[in-house]
Amino acid sequence: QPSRSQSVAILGAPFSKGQKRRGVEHGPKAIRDAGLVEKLSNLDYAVHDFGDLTFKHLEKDEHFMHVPFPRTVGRANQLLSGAVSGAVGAGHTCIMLGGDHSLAIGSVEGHAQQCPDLCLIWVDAHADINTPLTSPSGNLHGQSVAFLLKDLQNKMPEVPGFSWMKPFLSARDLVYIGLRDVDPGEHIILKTLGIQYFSMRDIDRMGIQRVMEVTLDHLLARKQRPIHLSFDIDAFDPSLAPATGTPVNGGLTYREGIYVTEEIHNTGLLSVMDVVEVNPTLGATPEAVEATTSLAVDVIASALGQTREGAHVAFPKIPEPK
Ligand code: EXY
Ligand code: MN
Ligand code: MN
Ligand code: MN
Repeated sequence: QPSRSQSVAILGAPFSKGQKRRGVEHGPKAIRDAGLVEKLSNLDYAVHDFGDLTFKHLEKDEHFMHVPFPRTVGRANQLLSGAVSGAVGAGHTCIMLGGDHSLAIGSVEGHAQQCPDLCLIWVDAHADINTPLTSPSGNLHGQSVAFLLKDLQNKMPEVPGFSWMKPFLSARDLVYIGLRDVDPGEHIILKTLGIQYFSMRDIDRMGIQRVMEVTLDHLLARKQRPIHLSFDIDAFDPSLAPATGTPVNGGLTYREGIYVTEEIHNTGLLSVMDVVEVNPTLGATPEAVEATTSLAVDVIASALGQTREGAHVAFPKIPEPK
């Protein structure tokens, strides 16, 4: 049952300029078409679908170093930040549908405007913590976390398009789950900052139950605070989520992924959730696309309280014959 907030805002962010493959901008429509609103309404939420944001592609937007579209990405995130802040400020639990993962910059920033003490759970095959100086690709969807962290402030150059924001998050307020493709420059950042992370190997060793226990203890033991869940669909194994731009073998099983979101729901503290990197143009077959989009709907529903053991909202007691 809904606990923290009875009302959910859905915010579509059809944006793809944080990486080089087109198609991920169709994620919001594909996830809606997989039945998102109906599924959430059945969970007894008031669902407010705010529709899709409209992003401009800036004509003059030269590379910064080897980073493409810096101003376009910066501007998109500034717009998204305002929308997320508005939705959270109005009392909704906010579901942001991407789009590529560079959108987490604006989503977390806007959330933090309303909830400065938020913590961040990043479920992903990738750490997305490159700086422009460590990034092998230049792509901003692999750098989102670096823009958020205070601890990296003196390692970040001034990227055009991002002067509207300042880093605000502490490394200790972040936990990763699902990592299995981490660049050398990202690895030294994770180690130097002492960031808590659970790679797929850690999940193999500890089991997902223990991983979630340590994750929530790390973030919430000192005090209860709002959770921002940034869920990259490529955290799942590519056999389950094939329609995504940077698939990596050996990912989360369906049951591990759902366990993560169930545990987050059970805290009663979920405040904003991003679901990103669903690219409906990349599935090999219509079935592959459908598997990915319905998986996205399942993790959202689970994060909002859908249980595998069932629930009895409509049945306060066992009905008796007259
Ligand atoms: N680490 C690689 C890079 O920075 O280019 C790949 C990043 C992929 C990011 C994906 C969506 O999470
Ligand atoms: Mn509940
Ligand atoms: Mn990502
Ligand atoms: Mn990823």
